[in-house]
Amino acid sequence: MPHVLYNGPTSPFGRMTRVVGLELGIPVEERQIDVYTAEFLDPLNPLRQIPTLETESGEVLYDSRVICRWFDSISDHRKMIPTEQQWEVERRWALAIGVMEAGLLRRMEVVRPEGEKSATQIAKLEVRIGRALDRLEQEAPALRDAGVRMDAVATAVALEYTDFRFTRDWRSRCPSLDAWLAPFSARPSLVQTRPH
Ligand SMILES: N[C@@H](CCC(=O)N[C@@H](CS)C(=O)NCC(=O)O)C(=O)O
Repeated sequence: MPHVLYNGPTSPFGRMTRVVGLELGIPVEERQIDVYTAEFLDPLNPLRQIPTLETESGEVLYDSRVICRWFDSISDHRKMIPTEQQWEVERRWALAIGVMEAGLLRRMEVVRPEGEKSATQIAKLEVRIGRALDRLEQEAPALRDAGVRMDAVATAVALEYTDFRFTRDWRSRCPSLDAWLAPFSARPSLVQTRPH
């Protein structure tokens, strides 16, 4: 039995794990679920969140960062998280995940019923995303040199999630990031997993 990845159609965290699996050539069977009604997931992941992975040997892993690390550890292809520059890669990976988290929180706030949503909270999250993208813009040269490394994959997924759920307007303010993303996002692993 291959690894089974419980995922959803638009989760940036799930997408990140799928891209890593594809890039490393790890056979993964993806099962798309509605996480909000997926009671069967509770014994596997008490947080009832996606992505959740059931490995070939029946071990269960979450969250997305752990799944990416695990794929990298079993891969005989190449290392997404090299020991060289490890902490720079980890820090930039965390920054990209922060953009995904802020984008998800913003989305959850935006779809709340009128009267329940907080404009202050939405503005705070938008400012956070803007600050993070400004930093990633400064770091575009490092992303260009990274190749298919964990921080680059996470940044690409975070930027496309920003496009998908918030705005494409960051492109004029972050031209180097935009120039880096254009060819990177044409990779089959990203094309195949893009949310519609
Ligand atoms: N820290 C987790 C976050 C995962 C997460 O927030 N997943 C969302 C979907 S994008 C989810 O499962 N939401 C359902 C819920 O929290 O009830 C990870 O990196 O995997």
